[in-house]
Amino acid sequence: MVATIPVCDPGESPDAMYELLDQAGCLVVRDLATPEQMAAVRSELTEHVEAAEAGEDDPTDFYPGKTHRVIALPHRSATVRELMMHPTVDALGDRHLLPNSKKWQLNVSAALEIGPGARDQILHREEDLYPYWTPPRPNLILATMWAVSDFTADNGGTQLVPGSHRWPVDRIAAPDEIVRAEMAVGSVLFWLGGTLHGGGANSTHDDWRYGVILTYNLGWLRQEENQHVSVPLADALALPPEVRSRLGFDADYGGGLGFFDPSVLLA
Ligand SMILES: O=C(O)CCC(=O)C(=O)O
Repeated sequence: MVATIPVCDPGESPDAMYELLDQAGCLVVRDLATPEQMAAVRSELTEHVEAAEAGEDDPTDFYPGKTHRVIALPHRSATVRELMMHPTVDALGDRHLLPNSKKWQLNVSAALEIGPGARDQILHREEDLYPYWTPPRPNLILATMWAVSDFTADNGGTQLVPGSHRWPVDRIAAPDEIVRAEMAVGSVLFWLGGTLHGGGANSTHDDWRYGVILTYNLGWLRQEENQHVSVPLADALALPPEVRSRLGFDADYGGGLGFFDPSVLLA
């Protein structure tokens, strides 16, 4: 059977979307953001992406070369904060993560512009951050990749292994089980923390693939990207409470985790 990533329209019901996502471990939702929002992401991040060096490749490195990488996106882009709070992200995040935590939060943010000549990234699972369980693990992470440019099979479209969220840890993906996400600008790829995936090789001459990855984890887990450092506290305090909470600045994750004395903040 040829591996495929299910695709749906943005008007699909959240229950139907989650069913597709849960079955395949991945899902593309078309046109979830407008071209204007994607242009705004580009323009808000331009100086950082231009300053990021797309170094030469070291084949032993987890991260392929010839790629611009920029993190701390919610601090740097108001439009990324909109994507992070998108109602469809809310709906799928609640379905996947709330059974295991009172709240969930941003885990990592990165703009990833894959350049011509970049190689395939090694396939991995987002939940490998938490090696204390063996796959298949409980639901810990939901990942998203927003298409700021078109994604194609040739320009670095994310490699996915549909169904691999239910595989035993030692099963290796055969070539015909790996599929590359192809989607137009404004679409978003969702995948589960247990799904094998990786950045795609870019075999084009001049077509940079530009995506924004935002992943989310259970509120009681350590975040992969330290948001308490990535977002200066004064800026976090100026954000709406629900955005601050999504970033992980909470006084109560449930069970007493994360408490602090608010008077210290105001001192
Ligand atoms: O760039 C992509 O499509 C996936 C990136 C990824 O999985 C990673 O950076 O770990």
